[in-house]
Amino acid sequence: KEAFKDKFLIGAALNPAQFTEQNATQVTLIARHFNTITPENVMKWEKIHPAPDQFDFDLADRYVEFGEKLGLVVIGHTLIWHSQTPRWVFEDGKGSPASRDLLLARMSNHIHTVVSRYKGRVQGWDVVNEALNEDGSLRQSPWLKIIGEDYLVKAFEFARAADPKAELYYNDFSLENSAKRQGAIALIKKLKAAGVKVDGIGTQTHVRLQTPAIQDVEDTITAFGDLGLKVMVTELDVEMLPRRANSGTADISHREASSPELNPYAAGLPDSAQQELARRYGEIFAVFTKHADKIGRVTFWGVSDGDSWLNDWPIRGRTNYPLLFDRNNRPKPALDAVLNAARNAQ
Ligand code: 9MR
Repeated sequence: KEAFKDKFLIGAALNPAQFTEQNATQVTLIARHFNTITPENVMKWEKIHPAPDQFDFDLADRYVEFGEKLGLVVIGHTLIWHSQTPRWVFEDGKGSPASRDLLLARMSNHIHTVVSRYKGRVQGWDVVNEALNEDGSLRQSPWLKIIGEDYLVKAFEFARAADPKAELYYNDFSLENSAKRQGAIALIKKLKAAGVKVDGIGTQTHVRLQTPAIQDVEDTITAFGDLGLKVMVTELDVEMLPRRANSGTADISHREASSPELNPYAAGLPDSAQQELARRYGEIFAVFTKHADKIGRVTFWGVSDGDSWLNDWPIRGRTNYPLLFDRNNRPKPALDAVLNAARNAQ
């Protein structure tokens, strides 16, 4: 955070062991290196609003209090998503799909309740998450099917009304894929035409060692910057392990069966791979620093390798190495590469 203090915020997604301070080593690491945080899971609908008349704010409150205690910029993730949303949300209580009016009323109630509770304390919200398909069309989610295309307009309107000063973002993965990026640009333009102000784009940036091409990472930042949006890199990590099908997706519904050759670094990361990771992080941060005028924040999806969702996706129980700190919370060569990118940009 010091190295990039004139450029953008540096963040991490946190889990409960971190923000409830059970993991003291990681609390020290978070305080030292990061100035913004995102809740990895505790603000998702199924956690914070598990039943129609039941909100469960315990962990979300602890998350926000932790951020305030350390003086961090606190981000909310996420209000409207097709995933991690209980079935009842989309049903009428009698086994049939909810009507448009019922679902809109639920959406309004959810957004107002959650956003109002943290008004002035959560500085920015991922309002809608992952609404697009890879070809740039709108995902056929229950939100779209039941409400129609204006569900996005409504979600942003409700969030704006609940906290007029919070920054509001549209968040998605694989925006480096040009077809999907064009879809996101079209979506932002439509929202604008409908009178909705979107403050920023959340480009998740779940990448691999070789793909996407660094030029596509750069084009993504400039495309959204040119639209007048703040670019937030919201979920950065670098996948180190092979996959059966190179689908290039971060879609959580995608799963693959396990096998030993797909877990090659269970005993440790060889130096050559460690250097490859450092090289990749170096080129990524060279692009980020070049376009620092467009970027508000760069958030890693986790603190240390052991915490990462990539140990369990798309294959469970693997040993992955996607972040800057190892399983013992020690800095990796990739951290030096990131710091070098900051120095080279001076
Ligand atoms: O890292 C998160 C993992 O712990 C959860 O099981 C999963 C499903 O809720 O979500 C992961 O985070 C996702 C994020 O919320 C949205 N973009 C993709 C992330 C990785 O799947």
